[in-house]
Amino acid sequence: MSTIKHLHARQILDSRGMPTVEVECTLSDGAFASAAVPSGASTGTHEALELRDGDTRNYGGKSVEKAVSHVDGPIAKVLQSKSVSDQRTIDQLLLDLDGTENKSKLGANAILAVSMAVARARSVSEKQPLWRSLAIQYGVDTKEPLHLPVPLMNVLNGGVHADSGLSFQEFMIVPVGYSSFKDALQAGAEVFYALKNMLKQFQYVTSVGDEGGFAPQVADADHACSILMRAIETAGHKGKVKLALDCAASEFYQKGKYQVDGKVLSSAKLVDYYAALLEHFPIVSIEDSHSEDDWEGFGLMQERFGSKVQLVGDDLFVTNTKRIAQGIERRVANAVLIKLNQIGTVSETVDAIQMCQKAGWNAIVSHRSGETSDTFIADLAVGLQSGQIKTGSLSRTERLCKYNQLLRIEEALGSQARYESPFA
Ligand code: 2PG
Ligand code: MG
Repeated sequence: MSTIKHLHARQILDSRGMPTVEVECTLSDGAFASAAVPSGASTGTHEALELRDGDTRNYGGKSVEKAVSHVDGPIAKVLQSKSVSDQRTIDQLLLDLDGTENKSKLGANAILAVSMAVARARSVSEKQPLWRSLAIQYGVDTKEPLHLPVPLMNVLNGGVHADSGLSFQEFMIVPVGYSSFKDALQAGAEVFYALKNMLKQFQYVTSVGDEGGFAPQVADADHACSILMRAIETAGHKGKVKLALDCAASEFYQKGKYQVDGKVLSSAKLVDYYAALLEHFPIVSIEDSHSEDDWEGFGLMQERFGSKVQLVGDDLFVTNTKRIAQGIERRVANAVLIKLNQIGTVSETVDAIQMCQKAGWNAIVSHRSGETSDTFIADLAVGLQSGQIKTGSLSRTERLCKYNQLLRIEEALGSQARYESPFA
């Protein structure tokens, strides 16, 4: 098996024009690959540390030259000539070199870019698609039928991702009534066109937010969901496209209260607010209904809706198996949003997915609001059989490139491919 010959990092810019880390990895057999890491805006306080230089003369303090130098310096030195046969061994070397709980020494951005680049270089060396290489690394049976992930498509943006004034960050459409990813993607796109026409008709702006969804100044969540339902119907997909929300509630939580759509609600009253929405709309999934440390609020949600709605923890769990294990024990949700850069290595991300799978929880592989053209998460979703992916709207290439990669994978899988709704 080949070994690491050369690692090199550089600073590139993400979809918001913010600096991020890209790493190139060359193996002894000549295999070459690169990977780039994304960056969040509604970042959970328990996430691994994204190392930024903080010198306001450079990119307003956002440059990542230190992280880059950590790859070219200490990380390259430790990984030099190491075999890439086992991703867990590589990731453990990175963890040991960093030695901190939250990757604050080297930076999770530096560590993750290396972890992903090595995984991809291995797949090149093996002459395998990345999804298959990942499946083999982590013990997923590639001879069985393989599921393409159901996409949660964020077509209306609010919260800290847009100036729409909407408290909830993401209003998503979920194409469930289709028998292939290709058809599901088409449905999503057609609803997106219908949505644009409708917004124009009602004289709303049709410019898009960070994840490519529209950002109209609509009154509240109820209104936003009504618009989506109309767009679904107009596009001819009634009944086959459902709704999902990412409330990102940490962002509208202040001093023990939730300031949502012009109301100030207690944790328990917020549950009632969701109940009303669930009554009126076919919402199949609610993410971060409560703030990142409001375990009681999440618990109330699970008690009341957990048997029929997917309840997802993002800021709550930060792809960290310690927090997920607690969540499973305390029954505060039934699904986890999975983001590579919240935890910082490929193997730890896989541990989070597999912990969910063992517990009978759903795992949704996710992008960040600041993205690059890297399509790693598409392969990860198939390779680890996550069943769902969240990667934005039907516009902006940094979002669509993930969907397009899934089209390629589905085509390559042929009759081995499956597409099924994870929702009852
Ligand atoms: C989220 C993500 C991605 P961000 O909250 O789920 O949609 O946003 O990357 O800004 O944390
Ligand atoms: Mg979220």
